[in-house]
Amino acid sequence: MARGKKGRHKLRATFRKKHESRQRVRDVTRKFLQDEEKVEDAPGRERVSGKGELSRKRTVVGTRVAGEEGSFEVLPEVDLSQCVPGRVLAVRGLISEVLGDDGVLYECVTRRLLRTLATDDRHVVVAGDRVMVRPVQGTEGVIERVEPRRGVLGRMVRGRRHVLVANVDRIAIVASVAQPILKPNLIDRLLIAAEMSQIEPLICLNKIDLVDPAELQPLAGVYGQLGYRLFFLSASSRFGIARLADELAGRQTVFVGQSGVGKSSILNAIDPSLQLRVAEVSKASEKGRHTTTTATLIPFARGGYLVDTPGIRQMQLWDVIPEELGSAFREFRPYLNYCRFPDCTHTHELECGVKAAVAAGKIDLRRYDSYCHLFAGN
Ligand SMILES: Nc1nc2c(ncn2[C@@H]2O[C@H](COP(=O)(O)OP(=O)(O)O)[C@@H](O)[C@H]2O)c(=O)[nH]1
Ligand SMILES: [Mg+2]
Ligand SMILES: [Zn+2]
Repeated sequence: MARGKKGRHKLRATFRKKHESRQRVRDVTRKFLQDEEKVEDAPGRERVSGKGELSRKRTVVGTRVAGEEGSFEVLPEVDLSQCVPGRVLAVRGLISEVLGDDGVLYECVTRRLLRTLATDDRHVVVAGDRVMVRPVQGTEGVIERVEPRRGVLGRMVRGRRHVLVANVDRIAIVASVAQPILKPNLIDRLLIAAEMSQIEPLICLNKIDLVDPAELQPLAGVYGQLGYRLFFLSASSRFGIARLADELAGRQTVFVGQSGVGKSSILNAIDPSLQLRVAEVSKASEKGRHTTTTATLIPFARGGYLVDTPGIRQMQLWDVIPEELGSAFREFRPYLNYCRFPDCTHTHELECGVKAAVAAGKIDLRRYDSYCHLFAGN
């Protein structure tokens, strides 16, 4: 990632007219890149100049930064003396709740220019974003700038990437060992999402009060050998809670996992003042409530943030590009070079390094089975 490559750029862009399609916005982004040197306006100004042209053109002055995967972002210049830095705790429709570094909770709208710059892959403002807020009146403000993101967790919605939360540095993968029954394949799916996002996962096995911990040793052993950190927890008896809380202090951790596994219970056990609602709402009432899918940051008393993701089904997290799946299973990596075909899918091919390693007992059979299910899209 070419982070740190910064430079001031003046960008000339064609802006989407009101009724143009979203596809047009992508073209605009491309046009930014091509036309960046053709500049007319004075620094520090945005200007509409579309004289006699079909589309509106405007020159944006800002800092261009290389984002993830060579993507492109613009940080419009803002008068910093007028702004307070802060972090977006939640987004509700057009209003973002921003906790300013000054301790004030701002209700913010987003500057129109930023909304115009948004693309399908890059939502304007999401929970976790670091932003610059210009206070307007009381606790109302305008988000003038969104800082580049790192550690992004998202999901696919109708084939498109949808960022759920930004700037997290841990994913707590919560599973319950009973009620609902332990599903190691779902843990693997979330581990893949963590590998793809390059965010460190913590595997949390909750409700261990319901089983004999000895039963869990084989599974725990496999994950431990892969280098994943694992926590045995019981939100009800508080077993393991203190150790997990130590791990979360000063970090941005997003909690993910099937509903009913105890995410809210664990968060409440970590910080009883949170009083998050425990036990899932019925499927019927869930449907009617759109707000359930938004991630919300909870400032942690010991520093950092905890992110609850109510209503987000883990099946929807980053869907995986099949060619990348093999290397997202970290124990496959040493064997990938031994596959005869460079595009080996490690399923039906002969002379496959991964399958040979499974047969030799070097790769856990259950993990390989999990791979096959994910590869088949289940
Ligand atoms: N026995 C047991 N039950 C738990 C534990 N943690 C949570 N639960 C129960 O599991 C159900 C779902 O918990 P909740 O926190 O709402 O799960 P969430 O959907 O992942 O947020 C509730 O009835 C909790 O009381 C635990 O450690 N042990
Ligand atoms: Mg919950
Ligand atoms: Zn192979």
